[in-house]
Amino acid sequence: MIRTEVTDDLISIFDAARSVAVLTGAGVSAESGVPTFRGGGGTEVWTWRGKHITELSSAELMATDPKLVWEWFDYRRGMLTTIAPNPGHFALAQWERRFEDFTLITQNIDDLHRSAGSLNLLELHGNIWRARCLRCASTFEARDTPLEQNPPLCLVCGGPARPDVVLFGEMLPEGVFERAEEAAARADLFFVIGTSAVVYPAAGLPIIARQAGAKVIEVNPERTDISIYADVTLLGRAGDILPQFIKERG
Ligand code: BJW
Repeated sequence: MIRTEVTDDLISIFDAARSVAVLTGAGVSAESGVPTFRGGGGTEVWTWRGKHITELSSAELMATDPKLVWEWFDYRRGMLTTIAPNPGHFALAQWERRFEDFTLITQNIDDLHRSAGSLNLLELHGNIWRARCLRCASTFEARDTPLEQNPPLCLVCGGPARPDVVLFGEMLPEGVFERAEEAAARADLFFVIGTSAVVYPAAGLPIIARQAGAKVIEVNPERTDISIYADVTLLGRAGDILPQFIKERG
């Protein structure tokens, strides 16, 4: 079913839910000015030195040219220092306070959900402000941009570090996807917001939720590969649609 605004029946489903899980993607940050990976909804797409994301954010490039990977992430970190959460991020932080069980699962590494106040957050693809030591595997916050040194050195053992993010062809951090699967399976309402839903295993979560009996609501300006699994696709921008679920009701 396609809708373009939040109707009373959707508000009733939202109000009656006890366990809610939400999967977000790049589209939720688009209204803050963060480019997306594959476009859609009239968004700008990340490009850097003429290369595409699949080349730049790949395990292969990390193995052959880690300095270049850091330069790509340093460029993005610089851009993020000028960017703030938008009404979509803030609405999700408010949603969390309304439900006894609420899990926000994000594919985004930009930290904007946390900046907006979300607490129960699962970051499937890591965080751009964290580094991970290639020698001892310690993770630590690394916020300097431009980088003081490339690669940054581990605060524990002095070894070279890499961005603590999940590149194409890499495994997700241990335990995080399992927790996301559990949240999807116990949800009675599952939202899938601002993602093209082509990258796995994240794109499998709405299907898990649906198979376990949840209602699935998609929010995106365009239909996606996951729309056929959604009970409702709300066609629109996250920053316009998400606050409608919690606006004052007369
Ligand atoms: C708006 C909006 C507005 C715009 N409001 N919405 C099964 C089948 C086939 C392949 C695979 C498979 N399982 C695994 C794979 C391989 C691969 C994969 O999925 N490939 C597919 C592309 C085919 N997966 C992996 O490699 C994963 N690892 C893994 O599975 O490990 C096991 C394994 C290892 C080795 C071999 C095989 C298996 C890891 C995936 C990691 C993804 N990493 C990236 C980069 C992170 C770091 C970085 O940022 O650089 O994560 S890729 C990139 O895509 C990024 C994103 O999180 C991710 C998803 O993108 P997202 O968020 O959906 O963004 P877009 O741009 O695609 O969509 C934006 C949407 O927003 C659009 O729909 C717009 O319409 C919408 N929109 N404005 C609301 N205002």
